[in-house]
Amino acid sequence: MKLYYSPGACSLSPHIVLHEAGLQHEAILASTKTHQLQDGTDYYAINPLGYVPFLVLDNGDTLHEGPAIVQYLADQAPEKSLAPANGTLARYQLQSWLNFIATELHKGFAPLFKPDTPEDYKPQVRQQVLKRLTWVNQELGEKPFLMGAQFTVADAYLFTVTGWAQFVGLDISGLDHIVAYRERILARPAVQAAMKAEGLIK
Ligand SMILES: N[C@@H](CCC(=O)N[C@@H](CS)C(=O)NCC(=O)O)C(=O)O
Repeated sequence: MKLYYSPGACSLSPHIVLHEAGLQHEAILASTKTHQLQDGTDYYAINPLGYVPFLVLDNGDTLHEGPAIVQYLADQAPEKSLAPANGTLARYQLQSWLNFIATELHKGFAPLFKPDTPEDYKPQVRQQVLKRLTWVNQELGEKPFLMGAQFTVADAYLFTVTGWAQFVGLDISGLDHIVAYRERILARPAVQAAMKAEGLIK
């Protein structure tokens, strides 16, 4: 399968999951700035939405939306327990986390990256994201991962979006559980492999 990604963007989450699941894949850079592939191909011709992540299966079927993509990938390698079994309460709790991360955090951060967001609006946006992250910090507590003892796809997504704080002037150093959690996730070989593949670390 092919994953279209842009370095450090939300597509890092499925990229991590591909490595955690041990699934064969090709990661194709589709810059969110130029909307072109490295060979100059117009990315809109591949994904009319123009955004990443975008997954293309070997039979040509496609999937967009990060929360759906990571669950699909997790279900391709059930032995890795990256998502609880379908139909269980735990699966809905995972989906609750994915939706929270997508709507409250990921899209919460979004105005801070847009060049046309007025500067005097940004402190309000930072305040709102910090409020949500403060709640996550409490929920996380001493748990190793969001869902407890087991790393799941929600951790790949939360790790990805909390990594953006440093680029948008959001100080999360006081959120001690999140800080320790991020170090734990960063130490995972699959996370390192995905970040290396995106050129984010050496
Ligand atoms: N609803 C999409 C949003 C994905 C998204 O926001 N992607 C951003 C990067 S984090 C992007 O590609 N932005 C460039 C663009 O929208 O053209 C999802 O959840 O997967």
